[in-house]
Amino acid sequence: SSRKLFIGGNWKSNLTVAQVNAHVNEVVNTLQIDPAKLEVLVAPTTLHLAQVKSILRPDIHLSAQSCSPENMGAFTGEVAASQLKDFGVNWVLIGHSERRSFFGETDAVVAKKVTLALAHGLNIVLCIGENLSEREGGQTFDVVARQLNAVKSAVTDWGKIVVAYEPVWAIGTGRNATPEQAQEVHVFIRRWFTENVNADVAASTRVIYGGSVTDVNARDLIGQPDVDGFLIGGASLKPAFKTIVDVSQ
Ligand code: G2H
Repeated sequence: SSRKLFIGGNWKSNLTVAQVNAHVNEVVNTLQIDPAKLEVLVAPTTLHLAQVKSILRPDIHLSAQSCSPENMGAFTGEVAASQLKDFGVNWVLIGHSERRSFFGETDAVVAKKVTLALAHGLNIVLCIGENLSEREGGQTFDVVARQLNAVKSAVTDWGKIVVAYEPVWAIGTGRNATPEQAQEVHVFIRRWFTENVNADVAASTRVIYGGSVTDVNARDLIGQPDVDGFLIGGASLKPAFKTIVDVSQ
């Protein structure tokens, strides 16, 4: 397709300072990236953003894993979208299932974060996906559509957004979606764009897959026409990240 591939590493709540330094120097900064074909992003903890920023190759995007649903102010523990932008962080993950399920992030909170992130000029990796009981109940498309509908009016520019389809049952479980299962939902998401936004946005928006992506399964997943890249957790902390980048281009 004409869409540039996109691979993100979501480090979640992992790594010490020494491990951050070693991983950036040994794996991330040594990636071979064809800039015509691929964009790469890493999302360390909020605590480590400054350190990663100081050593990261300038052609790799730096991302926060979350941002506040409020502006700057009396919101203990939160970092506002405007503070990320001011600090030089231009990307943020929003709506990751771990935020939704462990920290009570509702569709409405996700929409508030999207509004503020876009208002302050951030790019977003917007995470959506169904859980196991929703999949087994045949509700996958309904859930994905509901999560997209929830942010629709908050999005002023879809060009700033990469959508990550992450079926919750595949996250950190070692059980990835099959290439066919991923493709089926990615096609549905693209159809949602056609019907709810427009054909240009449907054709140009990157829809990436997340959930137990490894150096072993990446090649088959990326072979699907509507899989435009990956959001990678566990394997993004390992040398396997390099293999995934290599086989995807
Ligand atoms: C899904 C993914 C990264 P993992 O959360 O966002 O994690 O690759 O460990 O399943």
